[in-house]
Amino acid sequence: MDVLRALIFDVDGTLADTERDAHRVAFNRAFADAGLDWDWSPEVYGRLLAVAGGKERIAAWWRELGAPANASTAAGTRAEDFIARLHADKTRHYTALIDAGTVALRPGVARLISEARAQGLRLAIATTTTPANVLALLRATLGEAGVQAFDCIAAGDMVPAKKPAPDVYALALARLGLPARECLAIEDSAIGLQAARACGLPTLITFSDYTRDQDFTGALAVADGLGEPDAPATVRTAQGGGECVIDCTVLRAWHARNGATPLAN
Ligand code: XBP
Ligand code: MG
Repeated sequence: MDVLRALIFDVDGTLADTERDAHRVAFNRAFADAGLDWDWSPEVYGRLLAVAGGKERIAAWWRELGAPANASTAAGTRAEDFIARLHADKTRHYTALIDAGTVALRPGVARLISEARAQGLRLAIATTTTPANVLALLRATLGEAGVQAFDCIAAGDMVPAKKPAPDVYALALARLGLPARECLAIEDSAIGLQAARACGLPTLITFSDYTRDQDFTGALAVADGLGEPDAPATVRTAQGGGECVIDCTVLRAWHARNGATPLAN
């Protein structure tokens, strides 16, 4: 039986509910700065989350409005450069929102990170978001020790293809120097699950409001969060459902079942 040696965390939706009140707001502020009349409502943004990555999401929106991907703006700027500048401004707005303490970690995240470290598990991040955003979130919520807790941060454009492509998980595994079967991924979305599973990673889903109805076939377990002792998570595995606080003991037990019992949606 494989020993569990590392946890690999997704960021947006998993460590914290960043999408609606931070990423979305930051995109809209950047659009306003650029003089665009685009304004993504929470509902529109939920649909756009099917496209991972901020630059890719803006490009998809642009295409939806009818402009070809290689379009030029009225000022003659190439679309790619225009989007890159817009996205840099969005990152500035996002990190400012995070620095101001707008977003807290999801319940149980700080508990699990500290327990895992105390038990010698290694920690990594695998996310499509920009590296500066990850550092800002970890610093704002856990301080510098939170950044140091992670052996590696695989993020954003460090890889050629974003989730659901497996690239960012492959990078995290390479940096950890561990085989997938000795790790466990924690994700909130179907595209994140696909990326992790494509690398052979056993994966726990802690779904978020935006992802609760997605297809999580193949996950080790699906939960509404990690839970805390005074508010346990509601959990579903191939063995059945129930309530529990997801800690390292629970994760080790689920990890030991890897491969035996895939969960159907
Ligand atoms: C979720 C995402 C990210 C953010 C935007 O990432 O799709 O793209 O919404 O971040 P994950 P950027 O769940 O993998 O953490 O604008 O910095 O790309
Ligand atoms: Mg996510």
